[in-house]
Amino acid sequence: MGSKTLEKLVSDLVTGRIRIVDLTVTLDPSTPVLPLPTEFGWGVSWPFSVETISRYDEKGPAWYWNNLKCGEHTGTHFDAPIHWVTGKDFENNATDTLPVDRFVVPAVVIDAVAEAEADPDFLMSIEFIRKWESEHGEIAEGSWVLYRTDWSDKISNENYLNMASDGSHTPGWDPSTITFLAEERGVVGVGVETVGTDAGQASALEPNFPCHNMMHGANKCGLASLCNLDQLPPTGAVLIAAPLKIKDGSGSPARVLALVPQD
Ligand code: 23J
Ligand code: MN
Repeated sequence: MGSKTLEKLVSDLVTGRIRIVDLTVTLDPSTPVLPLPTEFGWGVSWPFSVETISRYDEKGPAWYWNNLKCGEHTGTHFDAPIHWVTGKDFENNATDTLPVDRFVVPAVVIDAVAEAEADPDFLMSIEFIRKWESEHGEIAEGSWVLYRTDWSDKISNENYLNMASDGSHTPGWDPSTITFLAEERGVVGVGVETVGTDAGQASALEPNFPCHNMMHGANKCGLASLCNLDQLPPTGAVLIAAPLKIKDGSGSPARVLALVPQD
């Protein structure tokens, strides 16, 4: 065999020179789901629920298993380009057809913890990204851009969705930032700690839901409800993030892992 790369990777994993960080929240019936307003007649995403088939009992004396129910966009999950109308006509744009090379790529982590703390409606600007790049280098083509807010700390309380009479207040992206990341940086997509990749107030932006509209409109992907981004370096991590292979699926819950060099 020519390359020793995988042998080196495995030995680095075994010796702890590379650590694996789980960026996934636990799925349970209390896992928050997107609170889209219902007054327009929009459909509702089912929360996660689980029903036990058997647990070493009369329904199955030696086996434990469950039936599950949830929307595709529940908990830590993957958004495929077909999720949005702007991405509907690309080839290989669904969970079963996306090229698998998108599922193992580098990640950069942009820290906006202080900004999100000061303003729950904070929208990340191009200037904010450029400042990050002046410290950490230009975002490499084919990377995930992960938006660190530490918002996942709130997952088990009402501050996660942060609902008010005018809807949810959670951080997101200025529309121009999405165009910049998609077109000037050629990212694979963006990942966030909030319930969806757009800001809580994104239905009022122009275009509405700009991250969904323009990321998927550029045939790119999303990751939502990530956690443990505080354990990642600004650059140098590699993400393993793959959706379930649902036929023509728009997304799915995913187990998202990061490989993180320790030196
Ligand atoms: C449908 C409509 C609006 C949004 C979303 C889904 C998501 O955030 C999602 O999970 O993809 S904002
Ligand atoms: Mn989604």
